[in-house]
Amino acid sequence: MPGPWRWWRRGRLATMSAEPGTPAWGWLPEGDLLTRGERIEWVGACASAEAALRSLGAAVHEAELHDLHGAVVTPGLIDAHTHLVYGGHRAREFELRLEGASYEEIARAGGGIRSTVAATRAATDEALFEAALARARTLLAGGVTAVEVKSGYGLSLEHEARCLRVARRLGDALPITVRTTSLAAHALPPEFDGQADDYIDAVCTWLPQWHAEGLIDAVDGFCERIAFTPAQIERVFDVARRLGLPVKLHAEQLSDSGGAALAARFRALSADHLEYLSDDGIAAMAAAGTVAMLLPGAYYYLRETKLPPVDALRAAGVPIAIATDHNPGSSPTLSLPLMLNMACTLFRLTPEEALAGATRHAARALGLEASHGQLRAGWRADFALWDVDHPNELAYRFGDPRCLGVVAGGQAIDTTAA
Ligand code: DI6
Ligand code: FE
Repeated sequence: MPGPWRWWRRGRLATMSAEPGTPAWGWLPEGDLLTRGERIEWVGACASAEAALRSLGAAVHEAELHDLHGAVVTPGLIDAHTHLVYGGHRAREFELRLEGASYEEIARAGGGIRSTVAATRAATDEALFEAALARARTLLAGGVTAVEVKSGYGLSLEHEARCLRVARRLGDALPITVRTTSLAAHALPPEFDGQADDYIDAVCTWLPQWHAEGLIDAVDGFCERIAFTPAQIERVFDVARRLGLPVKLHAEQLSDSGGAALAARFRALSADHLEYLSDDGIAAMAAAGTVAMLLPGAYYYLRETKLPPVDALRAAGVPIAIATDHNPGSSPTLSLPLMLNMACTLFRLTPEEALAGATRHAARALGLEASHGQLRAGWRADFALWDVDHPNELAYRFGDPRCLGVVAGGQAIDTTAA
């Protein structure tokens, strides 16, 4: 059953389509959308919508009418890098950093990720779910209709699986597309102290079990001197490849470890963070079609000063995505619109590049480029409505939520009640 026809009238559409000949933003200032069930069937000028509906074989009276009242409409935003499932928070660590401790020092002293692992293991499934649900609702209210959720705070067979099940439940509870990622190779859990290779061995035996339960859509790792070496990550990626799962990598966040080039060798969907990315890494990513996932929230929050090489990424034609990296340590934000602003102010993306980074390119970073991230016939009917005059305002404003609501899978969602 394809579902009911809906006719969304009188919007100002930023389709974010990059088809040759489309104007900047895919801008259609007087645009309508025709959707049927969960899919977009047609996008075009208001004046042509009625004829389009008929030519699609539907009578005008069959379509449920929705007036967009001139709102700016973008594809539903896609937050393609989050760590949404965890227990507790790290406000005390924030204070310690203000007193002069570095993120790495805190991690090495057993705080940081490990303290969240302890809080996550101690939390019940319900408590983890409720906390993650509240976070996902906040993302949704900010225009997000698809989200990637990583594990990485359980770090054992049982606790990683619990977190992944919670992530899957989010997709049942909310009208949001959820993609789950195993980040078991995030940090070394205390029971494997000094035995990183043994822990990686264990992860390699756990991955097939989570995969068999249908818990993972992709495999990630943290390639860094405070986490895992390229050789260790490679072993995890070998298992992912055998299971037919795509990979991605936290790479070059604090130092140049050659992670991006490793990710590219495995045709990774994305390499993420990338402040310390080298020219070789850029070339490898360009050749592999790996998306550069930039995370201005973590850059800002850790007061990083080394900028990711945006000009060189652009010059090499590497698609740039942006995301919240929501996590309790380095980026406790739940606003993807705020990241649009920070991507421009901090990384000098253009407002259009920033929005493409949270829509079309974010879709690609999740392997969803043929169904999400554009207002386009055949794509999923996910869009966000904004109280602005032009989409450039989404990056111009900050800390000023302008999302009027979302349409997810063809249905108008009351984001205050979702
Ligand atoms: N890089 C990050 O920024 C997060 N994880 C990672 O690999 C931080 C995770 C945390 O501090 O809890
Ligand atoms: Fe992250």
